[in-house]
Amino acid sequence: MSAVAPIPARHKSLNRAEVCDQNFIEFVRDWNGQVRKRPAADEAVLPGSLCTTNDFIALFESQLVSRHLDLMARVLRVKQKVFYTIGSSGHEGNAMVARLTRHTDPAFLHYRSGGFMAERFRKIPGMDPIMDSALSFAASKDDPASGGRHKVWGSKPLWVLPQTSTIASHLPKALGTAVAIEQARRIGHTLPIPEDSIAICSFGDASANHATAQTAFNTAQWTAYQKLPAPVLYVCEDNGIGISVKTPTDWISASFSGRRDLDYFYANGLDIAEGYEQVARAVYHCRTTRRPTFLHLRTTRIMGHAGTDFEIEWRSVEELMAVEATDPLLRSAAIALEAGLYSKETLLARYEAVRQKCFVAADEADRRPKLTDLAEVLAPLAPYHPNQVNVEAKRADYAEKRLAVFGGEDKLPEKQAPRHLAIQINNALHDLFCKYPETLLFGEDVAQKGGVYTVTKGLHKAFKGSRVFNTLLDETMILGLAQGFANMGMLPLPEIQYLAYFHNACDQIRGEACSLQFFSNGQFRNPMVMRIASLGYQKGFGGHFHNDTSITALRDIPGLVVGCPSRGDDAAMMLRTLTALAKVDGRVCAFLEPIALYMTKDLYEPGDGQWLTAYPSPDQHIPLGEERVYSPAAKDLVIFCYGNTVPMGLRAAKTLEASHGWKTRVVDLRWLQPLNEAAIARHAGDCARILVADEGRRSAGVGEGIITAIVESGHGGKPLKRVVGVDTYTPLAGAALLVLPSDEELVAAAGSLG
Ligand SMILES: Cc1ncc(C[n+]2csc(CCOP(=O)(O)OP(=O)(O)O)c2C)c(N)n1
Ligand SMILES: [Mg+2]
Repeated sequence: MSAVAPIPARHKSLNRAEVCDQNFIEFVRDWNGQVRKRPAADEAVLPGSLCTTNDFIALFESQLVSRHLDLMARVLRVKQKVFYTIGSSGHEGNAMVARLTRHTDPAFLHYRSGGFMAERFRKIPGMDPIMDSALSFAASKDDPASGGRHKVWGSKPLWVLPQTSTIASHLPKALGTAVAIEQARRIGHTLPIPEDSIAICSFGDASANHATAQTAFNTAQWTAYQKLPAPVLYVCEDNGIGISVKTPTDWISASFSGRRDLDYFYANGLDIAEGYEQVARAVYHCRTTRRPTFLHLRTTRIMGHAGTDFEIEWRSVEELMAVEATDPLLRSAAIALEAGLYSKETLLARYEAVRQKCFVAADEADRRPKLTDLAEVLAPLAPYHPNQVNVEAKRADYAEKRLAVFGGEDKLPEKQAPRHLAIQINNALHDLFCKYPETLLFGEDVAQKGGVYTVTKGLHKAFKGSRVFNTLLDETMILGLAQGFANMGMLPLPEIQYLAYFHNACDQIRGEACSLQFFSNGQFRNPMVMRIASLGYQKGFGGHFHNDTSITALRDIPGLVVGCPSRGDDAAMMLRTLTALAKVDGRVCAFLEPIALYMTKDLYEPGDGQWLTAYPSPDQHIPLGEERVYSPAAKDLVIFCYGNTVPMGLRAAKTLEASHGWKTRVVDLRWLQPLNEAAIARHAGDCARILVADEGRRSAGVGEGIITAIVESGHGGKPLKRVVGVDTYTPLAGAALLVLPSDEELVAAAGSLG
């Protein structure tokens, strides 16, 4: 029987941070290897390594900074001085990626990127990773990354765009940024970074399985397969586990090493002397070939998933000790000692000095102000400078370009007879392309075909494939690409083919695009105008997925602007306002185009042509929030509506005048988020009866917002009714009309108001 050495008591501790801390100290103290002759600064740190002494010293320092920030966070979390404990321990080797790339290579980082950040901070003299991180840990409003809104890895000067921790959600926009770097040259756009930049994107091994990650890999492959450049460096930090679920052995290499057009590299992130060359190869490959590159970086996870993860409660001590023995800092300490860069004493002194610096910084951070004012919290969420937006929306200094595009003075759209919605949106898009050379329009079927409803017809011909192009069939990627183009200073107009398809990609707007200004304290922005063919009433066609009316998912996204026109002239003018909002305030906007009204020409009678409108000249726009009021002097009834219910409301008004003698005011809200509550209150106050017509669903639809505005403004006591869609999916053919408000229902509901 072999004797098993007893496990020392301290290794059974609940507090693995203390265990790892002590492990390092003991490891150095007990180290008894051979010390070599100290290599020169530019010599290999160990024989055979591509990492020089200089590189190693810097990297080891970054590793120590990262580690001590983790240890500090664990200690101060308990004292309520730090509010986040997901750490980077075991992943510090990612500092190599930072060292081998530039601070102008945009980076979208995994939350275990402390080593990467500490190293990237070296790229700009005078910046202090410890103080900046301490401010972020402490949620101080002096935090340069997010202004105290979240613990994020982010930095404007270092081109680290902050990430929240929704798994894998940043992979599509990283690819988008890589594609944008290349696209810029083709459209003559000046990049804010060097032309040979690459986009860096790190994530965990469990995250690599996420649908959002997989679509980004697939799209990278799809792009490279067509020989189109996509210089993205995907860094999979493989620690073999996700919270408590182990990744099957070798799954990452098995799954990724043989993928077509995603070039796989492996690097040992646990050993700088070995891994440095491997990382260098991957970075060099990505930068020079401009091909999507997958760097499989071996890491380990020590100290648990987060401070709240007491691993000892669900893993054996032996297993934990085995993991902790692979701590990359122990390996770095061994390299440092073997290369004679430190003695045991100087190394331990350095270790303690970095610890000390982190605690001093944390103390200082604790004294710095927190966010205590709601207005301050909200300031970067939805910036709005109405005067500048209005000036920008009306700016029409591109007359010559539009003359060329439309084909002469007499062909200008404002000189033509009134036309329907689809044509006027198409004209407005042509104008926006003339106005903003950095505009790109992309989506499914939008290029040669001109979209399912021909709304984008002619744009591809007029502005060529580098500005108007078809994407692959994936809405998450369409919106990821949009963010990438926006990150590089372009103005993307992504198209989502139908509203129902927005929903499976919603997180790209909710979790990512709309959160960027908020979590970067306004330092980064990804403006865009997302056009979505929307809503119901396609004459007996299409069923649910082509007639989806759910606006709710959009309306509760913080900071998103949602516009919904009902007629062509409004659509053109609203598009100008939305693009101005994107340009001036960096806003993310959704433009819901009512499909059933695209081709609608008539209002009351077949052939009356009353839903055709003249094209507004480019110097006209509609300020954000401004409603269109039909019969503004009418006071017997007000109908609040948007989209398809606008012409319905107008028809109901005519019928009610004949039947009841009422004068009805019809208010097309046009802007669904933010809702103009003041205007709603004003019209509700002016009129004797109130009808809300909402084709969306009964529960959580726009109608609820309108009613709330009416009630909160004190007008809820008036005769009031809501006509609204049913809480159901839209059925096919004629049955669709059973679930949507009808002209008759509007008239009946209004009539019942007495
Ligand atoms: C979309 C989403 N689902 C679930 C989570 C919860 N979650 C946070 S981290 C994590 C594990 C991630 O593991 P891995 O990608 O291997 O990264 P690691 O933490 O190991 O570095 C999970 C499931 C999340 N943040 N986002
Ligand atoms: Mg993992």
